[in-house]
Amino acid sequence: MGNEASTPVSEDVPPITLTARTVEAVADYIKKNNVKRIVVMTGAGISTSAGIPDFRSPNTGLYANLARLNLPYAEAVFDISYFRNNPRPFYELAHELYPGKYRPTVTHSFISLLNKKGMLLKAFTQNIDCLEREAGVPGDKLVEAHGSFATQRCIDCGTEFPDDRMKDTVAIKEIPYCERTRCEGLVKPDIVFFGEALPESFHRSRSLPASADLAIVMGTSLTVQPFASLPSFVREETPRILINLERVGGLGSRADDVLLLEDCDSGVRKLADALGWRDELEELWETTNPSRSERKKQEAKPKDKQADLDARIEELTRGVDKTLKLSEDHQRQFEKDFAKRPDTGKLDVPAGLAKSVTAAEHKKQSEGEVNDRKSNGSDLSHIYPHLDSKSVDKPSL
Ligand code: CNA
Repeated sequence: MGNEASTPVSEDVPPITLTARTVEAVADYIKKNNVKRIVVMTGAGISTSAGIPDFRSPNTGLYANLARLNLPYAEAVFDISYFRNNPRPFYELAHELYPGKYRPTVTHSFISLLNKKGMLLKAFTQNIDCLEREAGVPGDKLVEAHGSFATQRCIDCGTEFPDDRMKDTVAIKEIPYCERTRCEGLVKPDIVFFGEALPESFHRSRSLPASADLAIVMGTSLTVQPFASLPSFVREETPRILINLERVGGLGSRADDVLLLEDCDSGVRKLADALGWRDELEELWETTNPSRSERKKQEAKPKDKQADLDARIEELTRGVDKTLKLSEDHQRQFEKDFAKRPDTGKLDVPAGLAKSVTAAEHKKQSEGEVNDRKSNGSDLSHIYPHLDSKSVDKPSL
């Protein structure tokens, strides 16, 4: 295993497991055989439509565009010895590639859909952009074979560096250093550089392709080892499908290899069509649309604010009604009492008040108090505290 014949299988050789080497036959195989152990293997090509360049595509690839970083050779940007002496080119690049700037592609959502349907055994990715996670693929279904930007640590003492500080530092194109006293080593995302070991999770899961019932290889040149040998661990009679702009590795050399030499996004849409999953796929992908989630937030806000305001207005109205009713009752009581004592023109005042006042004086006094309060700027707030304009949130329009 590991060494794959590269000669394409002859058209005369019939498939063993599939009925034909077509995407429809793959869909048929999935449906009829209760396929539940799909292994996906991906590379930079599944993220190019998100706006992240791959490494090796001529002209558009990252390596073709690294001249501005003044590197001695393109791969130096991911070389650990070079990084120790000059981390700046890597951090220039990290600034561009940092997660949060890009939306997952429909291909990432397809992998997430396989997981939702309980059919994903493992997704092996060489990508460091975290877009599988953003599309909803859970961490335990993912092997980020070359690490990712998800975590970071000091390259000298291994102390982890906080995510938020990392994000802020990369955003302003600064270089992060270890925060441990007297260490001050360089901090690097847990991306596997040339000269570093692959993560333990890769070694633990490396044999899984041998137990898969389908392999989907997408958007990779299959040139970086040991990742490149993963498809060769898939059993001979297990169908493998390659969705890539070009034929790579040994894919296409076995009887049950299906080649879709095209853009990943259009390839997965064809597969979804054949499976009858197209609407579900597009819906799932739509959930990753930042303008949609932003729009949803925007729609939710005024609605919530309006509901909040309506509730406050209702509360105010009830308060005002109650206060007015009390005033009316008070007025009626007052008039009744006053009418009872036309002789004296005096009001009953609670015991203890030294001075009794006439109704007219009371009215005058009350008006005077109101006017005083008005001139003091407190207006009617002492009577209707709920009418204090400052205590009412106005909706921002
Ligand atoms: P690569 O060597 O650059 O190959 C990419 C492959 O994808 C090529 O065969 C292309 O023809 C093909 N391809 C490009 N665009 C599409 C598309 N839209 N549809 C279908 N096929 C397409 O990249 P690999 O992943 O094979 O190389 C491994 C390297 C790349 C890993 O170490 C990664 O860390 C590294 N890388 C990752 C990212 C990322 O995280 N998005 C970006 C650039 C490089």
